[in-house]
Amino acid sequence: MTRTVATQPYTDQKPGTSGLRKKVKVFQQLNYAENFIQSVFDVIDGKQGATLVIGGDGRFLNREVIQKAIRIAAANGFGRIVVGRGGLLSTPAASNMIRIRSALGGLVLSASHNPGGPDEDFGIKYNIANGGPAPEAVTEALYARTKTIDRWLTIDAEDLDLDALGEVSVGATTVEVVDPVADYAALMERLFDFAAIRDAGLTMAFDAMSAVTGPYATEILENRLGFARGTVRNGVPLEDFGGHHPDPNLVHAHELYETMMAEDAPEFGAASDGDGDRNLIIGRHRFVTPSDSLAMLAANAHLAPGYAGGLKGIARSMPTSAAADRVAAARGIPMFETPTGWKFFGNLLDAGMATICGEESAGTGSDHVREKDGLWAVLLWLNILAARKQSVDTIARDHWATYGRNYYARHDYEGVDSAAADALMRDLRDALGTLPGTTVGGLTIAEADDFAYTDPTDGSVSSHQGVRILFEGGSRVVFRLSGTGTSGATLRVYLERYEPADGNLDRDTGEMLADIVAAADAIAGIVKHTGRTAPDVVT
Ligand code: VG1
Ligand code: CO
Repeated sequence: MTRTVATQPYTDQKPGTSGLRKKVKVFQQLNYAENFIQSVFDVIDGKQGATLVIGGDGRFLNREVIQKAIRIAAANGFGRIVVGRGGLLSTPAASNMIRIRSALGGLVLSASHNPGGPDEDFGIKYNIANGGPAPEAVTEALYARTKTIDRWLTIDAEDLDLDALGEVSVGATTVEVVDPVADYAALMERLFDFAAIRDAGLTMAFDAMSAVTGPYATEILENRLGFARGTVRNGVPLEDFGGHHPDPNLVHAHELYETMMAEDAPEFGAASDGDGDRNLIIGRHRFVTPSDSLAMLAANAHLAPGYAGGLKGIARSMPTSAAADRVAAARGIPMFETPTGWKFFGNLLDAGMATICGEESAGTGSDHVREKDGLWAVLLWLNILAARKQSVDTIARDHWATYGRNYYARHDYEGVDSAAADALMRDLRDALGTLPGTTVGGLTIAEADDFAYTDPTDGSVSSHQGVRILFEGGSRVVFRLSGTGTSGATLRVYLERYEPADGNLDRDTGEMLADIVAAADAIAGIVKHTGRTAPDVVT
């Protein structure tokens, strides 16, 4: 029943920040998805009889690739395959499923915040036994394999009914279709005080952005926590996310923003992305930046039962603001600065060195799984609001008055010509040695480097993770190229300015960052290299 299919390698299957992401049309090429999945199985050991988790964010192509993946996994000797009903598993729920089923790993089918549909994006990511994204050693071996692969294995079997719970056999493999929500919801009930949240009687709006968190949010927020019906908006996962970018930021979730800024706004607003691992937090009349959210969650996490014992440490990606560092310093716990991408947090979490992690791109999570987790962040915020009996705005102001405020923004230049973006980064790197000591628009550069990270648990080194320009006084600009896009290059410029607790805590972010924005262009020649005079997206 096992069949070997001859194939030719593709040269472009290099995983990026979070798996392989390409246009749907690219994934629809002959053997394209099959090659990548078989390459995963060719580089991992221990498949015989092992359990594999498969699930995705429901976007266009999800079901089709899942059917293929099941047959390939069966042909490669997996004993059991656990699939979410309808082919759905949010990224954090997939991570949890891998852990509770002691699986060897999992295939997470998603292009996350990228749009979906026949002309948009698809993605495949492999997660390892700890539930987290494969580390670089694995993705490098995988990429090498995709360049030499000459066959993939499959089993002659009919498509499975992905909508029927229960077990069926595919060859010698048992395939189990499971409720994608139940185990995840149970985990959330263990971490958070659901009774206190219910009793607080808060009002909220949650935008699932027609993506995977709809069923999770409806079950947890409306059914279990008693929020009013209709609290979850856009709660039905759609293959094209209704034609929108399922990216929870002020640009793509502007309707939620408008709701939260209105006179009659609910007390709490949140949204999450295509695969459910990101979060957007907006209180009534108060947007909280993801970097601030990480710091505020870390400072208050002990108010939730799952974190009552305190935090072992905090980790953040390098471009994330240093707001959380001040919390770590005040608590006397370690702070870790990693490259962009959740895969770098896995070792710290496994080693018990960090409890909470976060990224400026709206990802926050903890050691409960090995992925960032959108609804987890929402529930931790709700637990904190219920415990403190204060508004988001009051909690934010109180936080800044204690630790100071890191004004922060990210400017994205999308669809930039790749050669131009590479030239900009090359010129920046070439100038690193001469920048310190120079003054740009009144700001003096104290340090400039190309961020490299040495993992404290295994000593592995990741270089060229973004150019940092540190100004005297604690302001900073970071430049890096996105590793999740599917056309051209995206230049990300991260801007940050620190105001101490007795400084200007209530000013407009754009105003506070204006001189750093000007300096960023002067240093990197953004206009000169890209021809762009303004960013496409400011978050
Ligand atoms: C972006 C974010 C990064 C995040 C990654 C995956 O990567 O900046 O912080 O980990 O997306 O998030 P990049 O390389 O485009 O900057 V998700 O929710 O798209 O899996
Ligand atoms: Co995501």
